[in-house]
Amino acid sequence: MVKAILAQVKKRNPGEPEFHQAVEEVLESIAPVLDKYPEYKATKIAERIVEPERQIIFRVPWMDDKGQIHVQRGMRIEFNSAIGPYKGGLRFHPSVYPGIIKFLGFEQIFKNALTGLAMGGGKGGSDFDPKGKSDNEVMRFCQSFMGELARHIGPNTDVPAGDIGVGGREIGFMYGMYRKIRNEFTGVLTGKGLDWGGSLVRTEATGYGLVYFLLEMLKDAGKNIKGATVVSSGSGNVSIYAMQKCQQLGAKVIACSDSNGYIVDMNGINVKTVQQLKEVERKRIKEYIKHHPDAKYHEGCNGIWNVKCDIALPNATQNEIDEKSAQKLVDNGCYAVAEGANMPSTPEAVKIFLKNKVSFGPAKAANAGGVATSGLEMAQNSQRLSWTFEETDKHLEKIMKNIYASAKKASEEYGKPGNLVVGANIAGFEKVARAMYAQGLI
Ligand code: NDP
Ligand code: 2IT
Repeated sequence: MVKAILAQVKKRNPGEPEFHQAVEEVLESIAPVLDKYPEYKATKIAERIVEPERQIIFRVPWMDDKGQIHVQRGMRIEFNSAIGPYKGGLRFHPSVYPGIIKFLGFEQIFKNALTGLAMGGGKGGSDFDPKGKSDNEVMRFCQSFMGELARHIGPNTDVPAGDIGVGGREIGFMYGMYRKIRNEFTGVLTGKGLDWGGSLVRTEATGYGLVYFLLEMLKDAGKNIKGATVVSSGSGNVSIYAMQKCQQLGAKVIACSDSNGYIVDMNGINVKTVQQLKEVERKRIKEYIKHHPDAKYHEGCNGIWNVKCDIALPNATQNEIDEKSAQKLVDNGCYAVAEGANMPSTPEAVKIFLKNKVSFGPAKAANAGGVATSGLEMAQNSQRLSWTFEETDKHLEKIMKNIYASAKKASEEYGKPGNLVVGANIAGFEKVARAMYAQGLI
């Protein structure tokens, strides 16, 4: 039965392999749930959940500093709102097309359900590349993008946030435009600046949450993060704060990357330097070796998985760990992998990790700390209050522990103890399925 649903997804969404990949994994996991609850089969919950509730695609024209006009494509896929307003990030990257946004929006449904907060799933973005653009160019693009998006979103309808290529700067420009168009100050975006409705810890949340989840995995495996060597791919928002938290807990982070290459620093990556280079100066990671001459730079980003480590944190992008890289990690003694990026391991790589008893934290569960803290930002906006760093961080930690516990419990209930891929998919699905069933044929 799930085979037929997948076939239909492929037929309806041709040429979108990332979306097919994400759907296939979830359908495989939830097949026993559909067997257990015939009412879900009868009401076609699975067939409905793989079809977005709404897909918006729009033109985004903008002018560069030389007066040249460019036309980008913008989109927002409102996937599922059974348990709350659509919620999920915006990605600005030249590789963005509907297949990427659909895979992300689909995964977001289950991730958001796992957080225990009332958030549905959605995702959006554009093929705009912020790299190498001036602040004014980025602003003009963001304003044009929001000029259209504003009519589709709202604090109780759809609440976008950041993702690859969208950070505090872009959220600021988009928020300003939304406020102007709608003439209202509401929590319509998360990841806002601290002076205008943002939440403490949101910047750190995905990386910190990832490490809180990792700690639960390590505890069950009888391992300790203290003294462990860590490799964290990427050098953006997720990677930076995952590295920072690992170091605070006594791990040694020895490598990180960007899309051009990776650096290895056996003295331990200096996260302050990475922050300065990437968050402030927007430079390439290669520049790191100018500041730390003992470190080595290697061209090409995939080689990072050849660096021997105890713990691997793929924090860059989808399908960055293939079968060969996974085998290399296993051969080098890596015993834990926690996914900060969305779908960074190919299905073949996941099989290798599970077969070799590597503790494996799938993205939906392990990186849910970002959106969970977005949920906390929405709660603070509704209250018109701001919580302290400590209070928010405690909430985040508790949410990550709960996610781990519910994924673990579901994996045991369905006879796959320790398989958190199956556990996370089932725990997320069951909550959304119950809501869809209760709300009738919508
Ligand atoms: P950023 O834009 O801050 O950083 C992305 C990093 O990944 C950069 O170092 C970038 O290198 C690298 N990267 C991006 N695309 C590629 C590619 N095609 N090949 C190799 N490297 C690449 O994004 P985030 O840190 O926010 O996002 C990283 C991952 O985490 C994504 O998968 C995202 O979906 C996921 N995520 C993010 C959350 C958030 O709250 N921000 C929450 C949950 C998941 P370069 O600078 O060279 O492009
Ligand atoms: O993939 C993700 O969960 C995010 N990019 C964060 C989404 C959000 O709404 O905070």
